[in-house]
Amino acid sequence: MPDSRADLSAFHSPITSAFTQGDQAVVPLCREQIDFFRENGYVAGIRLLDDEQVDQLRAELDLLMHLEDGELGLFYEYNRNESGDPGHTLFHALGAWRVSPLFHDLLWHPGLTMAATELLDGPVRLWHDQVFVKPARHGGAVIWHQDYSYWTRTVPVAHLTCWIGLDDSTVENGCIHYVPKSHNWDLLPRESFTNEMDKALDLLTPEQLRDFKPVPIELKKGECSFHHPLTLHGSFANSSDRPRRAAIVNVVRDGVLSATDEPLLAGVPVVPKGQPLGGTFFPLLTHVSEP
Ligand SMILES: O=C(O)CCC(=O)C(=O)O
Ligand SMILES: [Fe+2]
Repeated sequence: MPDSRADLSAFHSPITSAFTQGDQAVVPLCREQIDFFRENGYVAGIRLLDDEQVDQLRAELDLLMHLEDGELGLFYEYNRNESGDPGHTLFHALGAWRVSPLFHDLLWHPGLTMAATELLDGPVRLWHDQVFVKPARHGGAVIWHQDYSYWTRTVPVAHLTCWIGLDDSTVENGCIHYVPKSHNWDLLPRESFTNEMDKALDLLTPEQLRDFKPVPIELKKGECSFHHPLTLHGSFANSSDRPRRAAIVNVVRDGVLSATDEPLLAGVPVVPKGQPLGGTFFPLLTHVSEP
């Protein structure tokens, strides 16, 4: 772990070789995967990390989860339990890339940036990162939501989420579930965090309820899925005896604008309304070769 005063957001390229070596494949998505994403609003089962890289990220995540209150200044959000229920724990933090060399370098993982660039049809920038941890036996749920309901301060809708498993995720330990084709729905209102998964279903129209057929996305550790910012998704509590940890990278297509004169994330300078995301906190991730 680097000096807690070092802010890794100053570095706009990898600072270790953790994800540029190893036996993870860096292959473009195939036409079928891209077509599946366009039709269903997600694509899953893409291997990004080998076992050693997963182990390294797990070890670093463990350190991040045990920081003292005085060491959290660089995080945009840091919530030891976001489940809204003291009986269930959902650790959730945004901004690990500024603190941890490995979570920093994960953003530039060549397989991730290549796939994101294909799915968004253009160069991508960091919006923010996230980590979600559901501990064994009492891990909390993530209620049904569309990511863009948290992101309306950026326009237009040209965002993408990459969800990377740091454990095998299964129905038993609370894997993510996607509602196929829900990326074609309008933006739904957003529910506050709770451990009652189905609360958010009150927001659906009768027609949406008819089409609400969530699919569990079981992934091996080191595999990822991508989802559209309007795809409805959520994950149930973890009462199994295995944790369910995930690293998430949220990106935007280069050119996405700020829609507010407030800071887009806690503690970052204002990107004035109408200006594109850029600068220190929103680095370009796609490698664009010099002309
Ligand atoms: O990890 C989870 O269960 C939820 C993750 C999520 O909502 C997301 O990646 O957008
Ligand atoms: Fe989400």
